[in-house]
Amino acid sequence: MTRIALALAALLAGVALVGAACGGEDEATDTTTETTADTTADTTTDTTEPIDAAVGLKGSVGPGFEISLSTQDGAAVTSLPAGSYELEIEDLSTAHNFHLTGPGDVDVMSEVGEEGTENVTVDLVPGEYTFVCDPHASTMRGTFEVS
Ligand SMILES: [Cu+2]
Repeated sequence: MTRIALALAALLAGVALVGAACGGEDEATDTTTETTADTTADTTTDTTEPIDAAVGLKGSVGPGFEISLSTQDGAAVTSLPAGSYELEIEDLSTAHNFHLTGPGDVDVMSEVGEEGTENVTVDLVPGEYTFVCDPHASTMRGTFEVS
């Protein structure tokens, strides 16, 4: 009994030493990850779908002679359902401004000579709205329809 026990102890000690010597380099490094996730999820965006009023808007101007109005998802705005919208005005140039006007006494703008981002709430009612850069209103402009 004692002989077997000692032999067993020696064997276990040996295994322990070998294990320690290997210092974790022998860790199971099989990190073959199952990439079965379907990356071809159907994210076809239908741009003709009405934009939800809960989606924020982003008016951007500059740094070049660019002005745009998009949803926060990045889709260009051409028409919107009437409603209250959070509008983020991103003015990236001191040479330009973003100025939105239209029905319902909507008249919001950033300042020429300043840069920065500001958030305003606009209540859009049916009609045509126009956004321009005031110093370059003939070329830097866009319109969209609210219905
Ligand atoms: Cu301008």
